[in-house]
Amino acid sequence: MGDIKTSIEKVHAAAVDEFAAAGDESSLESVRVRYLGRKGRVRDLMGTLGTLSPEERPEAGRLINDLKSRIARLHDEKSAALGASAGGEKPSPETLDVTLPGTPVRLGRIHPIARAAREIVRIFAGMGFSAVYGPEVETVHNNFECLNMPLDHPSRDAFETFFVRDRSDVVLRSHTSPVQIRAMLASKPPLRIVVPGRTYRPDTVDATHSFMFDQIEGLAVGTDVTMADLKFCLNEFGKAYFGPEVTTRFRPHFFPFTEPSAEMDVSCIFCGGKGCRVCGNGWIEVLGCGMVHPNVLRAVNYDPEEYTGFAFGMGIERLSMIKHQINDLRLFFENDIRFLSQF
Ligand code: 2U9
Repeated sequence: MGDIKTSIEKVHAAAVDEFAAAGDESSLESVRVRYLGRKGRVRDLMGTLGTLSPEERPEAGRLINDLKSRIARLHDEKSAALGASAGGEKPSPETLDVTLPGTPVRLGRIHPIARAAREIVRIFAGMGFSAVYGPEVETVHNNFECLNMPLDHPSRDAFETFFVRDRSDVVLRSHTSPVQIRAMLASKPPLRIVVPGRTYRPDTVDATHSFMFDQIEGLAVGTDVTMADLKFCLNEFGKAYFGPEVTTRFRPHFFPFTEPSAEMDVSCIFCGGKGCRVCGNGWIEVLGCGMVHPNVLRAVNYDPEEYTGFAFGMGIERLSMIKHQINDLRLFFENDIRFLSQF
């Protein structure tokens, strides 16, 4: 037992010298391995425990463990001393300037079409219309039949449509009108709604056509709704969206779901109506409208003797293109940040 105590103290004394002599991280590591490693001197001492009597072993084991802790402490103290003299690994308070400006975060923005849709919804909200939304995949019944467009009606050709595969009764909506049908089926008059949303028609893509575009349609139904109400609301809209100086005119037209029907022009916002390269004759066509056809009211169980209504529809891309003088519809869908970041 006396022998092992002597050995332990010899190992400790040698370790004190060697750790003191270690001048850098790598020599410190070799000293650590020489004493505390798997084949190190502390392990060697553990190996000699077998030569002791069973009575001596626990005390000797405790002393060797104690030696191990003391050597580990020698290592840690030396390691800290070397780290401090090398300036340390972590930034000191002096090198971390918390007053420097941070890395800027790139902000996203609202797409110009979504922005125009919101703007138009807000204008009509000011006249008592609420925005409603509906599915883009629709029944032929809601998309055509309820809108006075039976299968053999020639007007249906003008609304060429994407059909869902293997179904003759399900389509991608070709206008947002089926949402108004749903709204009327779900509630009784009076009703004042606008419906923004995507619509689909199998058009070949060019500067003014796309297989997908956005519309806003509106509908007002009540006991005494007249064409004068239609003209007032849409005239107000024209001024609110294009500017207070614009005037409007209504030209007779045909739509199957309205009778009478009209198209509305605004006086050219670029030349004030004198006639220029953009407008030609001083007017720019902006939307279609009319009084809701009695057959449409009947389709949703509204009595056309009791109720009348007006409706309108416009293409959001077209409106935005006019206002911002954008000459190619495809710019809205190509996600080029140089275009989008201008809005
Ligand atoms: C119901 C009853 C009537 C909606 C209307 C138009 C006229 C119209 C086009 C404008 C350009 C579509 O985007 S566009 O190609 N729309 O001219 N839309 S009246 O009439 C309705 C809708 C729903 C129940």
